[in-house]
Order: sequence, then structure tokens, then C-alpha cells
Amino acid sequence: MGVLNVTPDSFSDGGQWFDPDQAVEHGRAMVAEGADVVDVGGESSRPGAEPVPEAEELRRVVPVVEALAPDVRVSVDTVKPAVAEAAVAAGATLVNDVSATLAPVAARLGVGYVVMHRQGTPATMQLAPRYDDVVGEVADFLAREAAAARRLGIDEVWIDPGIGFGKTIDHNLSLLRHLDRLVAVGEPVVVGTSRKSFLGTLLGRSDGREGPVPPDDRLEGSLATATWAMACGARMVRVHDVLPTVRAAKVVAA
Ligand code: HH2
Repeated sequence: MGVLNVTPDSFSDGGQWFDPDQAVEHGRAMVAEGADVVDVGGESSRPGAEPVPEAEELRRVVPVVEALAPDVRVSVDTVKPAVAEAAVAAGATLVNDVSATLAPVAARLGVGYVVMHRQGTPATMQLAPRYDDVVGEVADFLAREAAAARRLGIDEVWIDPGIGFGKTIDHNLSLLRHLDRLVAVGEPVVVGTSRKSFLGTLLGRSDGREGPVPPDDRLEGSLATATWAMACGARMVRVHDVLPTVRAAKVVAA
């Protein structure tokens, strides 16, 4: 799944694909590189991100979905029912929902559904994430939500641990270490680690400066964790760097 953020403020590529023509071009490039799905989003969910008004999110997302949908499977990354609905009308066939609230919408629209775990909201989620048993709590939550989505009649349900969404570096690593527990839930697992901040911390800086390495210098961490996730049984990885990930996936598959 290639990430296409039609936003001015996403954490790793904010502003790069904000122009609709450039967004479509980047989407097509990811398809040429081997993406099976392009995930179009018009609202950043990074910690502290400002909410985007519905009309503005529609304006960002719909034309891009419409342009790409004839050539590739498109998912829409949104937490707003009206945006999901308009994107599906424009050709999207998967609703990627970081809020775990849109199952009734996906069911009504007759499309696939990605349910993700998060603790809190973007405004506050990284302030003090707390779990007694992060793997158990996330697995139980996703099993419950997936069962509810199926009861609503959704045939295609994906579950996602929500790496970085209300999680410390140790929470993220525990979830990755025990990904088999999520795979055992029995629904296909999708994992998004690409360029995330815990990788910046783990990679450390080689230039002697303080702090994490910047998002555009996290490729090895993104590839290592995507490869790890695939080897543990994840069926999809959500990534910014499609070509190297597809090449890694070929080797994992072999
Ligand atoms: N991560 C982000 C956004 N959407 N959806 C799923 N299912 N899983 C994820 O891990 C996930 C997601 C955050 O990454 P990105 O879209 O690059 O950044 P931003 O939210 O700043 O636009």
C-alpha cells in the first residue's frame, strides 16, 4: 500500500503532493513501482495535527481518487463519513480508518475496511501512552472491532496495530515483536511503520547532532520493519518508499 498524502502538513511528505496533479503523478509512479493499493489521505494524523474541515478534505481527496481509481485499487485514509462516501463514489474500494469508527459506513457502501488501533486522538496521543499489556489490549481491541465489522456484513476486514498512534517506542517494538499474536486473530494484518518517529530514534544520528534522524533518512528502518512484518505474516505494509519495499517483498515471498 503506497501512501499518498494530499496534505500540506503530513509528518514525512507534507506539502510534497498537495497539488492535485502532482499527487496523481506520484500515485501513478507508485503503481509503476509495484504498489497494489494507493492510500489517499487529505488530513494528517500525526501527533498534534490540526483537524481539516470536511469541505477542504473533500476538495483534496476526491479528484485524486477519481484520477487514480481506473488504474489501481484506491483506499481512502479518513475518519469522516462524508469523505469516505465521496471517495467511494469516486472509485475507492477500501476505507482506511485510523479512528475505528467508520465500520457502519464501509458496510453501507459495500467496500473493504481497515480498522486501526489507537489510544487517544492526534492532539494528545503521544503525551503519555499507557497500557498494562499493549499486545493483549491491541489484539483484543482489533478482534472485537473486526468481529463487529463482520457482523455489519463487511466481507473484507483488515486489522492494523496503529504503530505510533498513542504508543511509546517500547509499545511499538512490543507490537512488532509479537505480531504473530495479531496474525492469530485471523483477519489479514496491515502494518504501517514507514518513516515513523520511533525509527528516527532507533537509527540515531550519524552527523553528531542531537535528536532523531529526520523522516527522509529513515529508509533502512522502514525496510527493516516492513520486512520483519511481512516475515511475521502481515499481508500488507503501508509505505512511502514503494520500490525498495516491493523489492524486499519479492525476496521475503521467495
Ligand atoms: N499511519 C499514518 C496514517 N494512516 N493508516 C493505517 N491503517 N496505518 C497506519 O499506520 C497509518 C495510517 C501516519 O502516516 P502518514 O500518512 O505518512 O502521515 P500523516 O498522518 O502525517 O499524514
